[in-house]
Amino acid sequence: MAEQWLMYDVATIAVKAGRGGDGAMSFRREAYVPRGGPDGGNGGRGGDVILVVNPHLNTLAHFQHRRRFEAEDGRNGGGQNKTGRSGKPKYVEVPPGTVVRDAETGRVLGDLTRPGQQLVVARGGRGGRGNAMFATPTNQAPQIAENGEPGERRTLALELKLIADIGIVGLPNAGKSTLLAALTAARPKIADYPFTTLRPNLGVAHLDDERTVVLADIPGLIEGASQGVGLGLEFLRHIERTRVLIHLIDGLSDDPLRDYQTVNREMAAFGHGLSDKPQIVAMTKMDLPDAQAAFELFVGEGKIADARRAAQDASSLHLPAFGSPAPNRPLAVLPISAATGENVRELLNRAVRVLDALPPPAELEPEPALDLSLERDASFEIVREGGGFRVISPMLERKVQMTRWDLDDSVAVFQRMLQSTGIGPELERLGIQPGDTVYIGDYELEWGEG
Ligand SMILES: Nc1nc2c(ncn2[C@@H]2O[C@H](COP(=O)(O)OP(=O)(O)OP(=O)(O)O)[C@@H](O)[C@H]2O)c(=O)[nH]1
Ligand SMILES: [Mg+2]
Repeated sequence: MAEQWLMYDVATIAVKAGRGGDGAMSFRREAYVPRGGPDGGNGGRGGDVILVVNPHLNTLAHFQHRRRFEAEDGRNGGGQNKTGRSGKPKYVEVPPGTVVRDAETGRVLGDLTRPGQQLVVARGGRGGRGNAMFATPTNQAPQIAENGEPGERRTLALELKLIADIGIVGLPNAGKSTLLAALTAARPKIADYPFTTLRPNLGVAHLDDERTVVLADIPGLIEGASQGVGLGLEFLRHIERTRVLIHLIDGLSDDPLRDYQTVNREMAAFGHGLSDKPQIVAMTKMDLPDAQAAFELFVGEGKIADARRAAQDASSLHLPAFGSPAPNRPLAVLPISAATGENVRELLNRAVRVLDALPPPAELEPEPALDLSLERDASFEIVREGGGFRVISPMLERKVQMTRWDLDDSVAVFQRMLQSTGIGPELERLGIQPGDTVYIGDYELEWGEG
């Protein structure tokens, strides 16, 4: 796996599925038969728009150049009962970690994490039926065919959330980026001032057993981050999708314990389960005498324990809850130096041990209220418009486009449907008169005699 840069990323795209092909109106031609039976075939289905996870992508940047995606329309049906060819689906690639929302409602449509995972975001329209489908014993020569159903359209808000196994957190300037650089081939910017890192850097660490883990260097958190101080909220959000934290304390700080508590407090105030994430705590810059002295001081005072000498099991090293360590147990801290490499592999191995003990990460559940077929329901609303009436009904807006207004039988089917859905009776209750205009989508129809 190549080194990658990943950042919090958003994009808005418009998707449009293919329209269904029109059904055909056709009659068999046979020798000596003036007019044979109906043989108009159905239109083909419109193609779907489908998001698919490409594990080699790690940003949404490609959507800056292209924001509209359309699947192919279905082909029209033909005579001799020929069904139109279905439209090809349109695949749109997204990186793992993409949360997909309907931009209008904000509802989650899906959470795409696994390579190859797919999500249909706009369904292709059904093909219109040809007249062969409408033959009945009483009507052997139906003058009717359906147009194809329009494809679904929607605007999607895509949000890329960082997925890293291990997140490195700490105050600004603690040495987080330096640690990432020591453990992986990532080369983040490192400097002796706070807020050098403004977006998370990702790096891939190779373990002894040839596995890899992804580490994220999270921008520094400060007091008030959970209230939005600095870019605090954005920074905290990145931690959501890490599974284990390396909590890094600056060995040059004048109060390491306070630093540790500040970061934990901000994570707790942000919520979203950040406090429940297991932590491995390390104090860095141990190559410097001042840092060594600070570490020895705290160990001497019994405020922190030297994790090298603490019990070997990983559980003694992680403090699931925020705040201070258990009352009669000092906080276990591993002294490290990213500069010399002292204990950095040990730190990684301990984090991986904790990682391996965790259950696999959960996906965001698509919100059940969002059923893509919801729009197929028959609910409607009628409002006054101009001198007439507007019917707002997704179902009817599709049907009006599927109706062949040049064919009497088609128009009759539409009118029967108006009655059976209750829309016709409701219009009459509202006092509609022959000659009044009824607006449905882009169509204007004239109300006839009942
Ligand atoms: N001597 C020594 N210096 C270190 C060590 N780790 C980091 N530093 C120095 O500490 C300073 C800050 O390091 P960074 O890695 O940029 O710190 P950061 O936590 O990423 O800081 P922000 O991105 O601002 O939050 C730099 O000057 C580093 O060279 C270390 O192990 N030993
Ligand atoms: Mg940094």
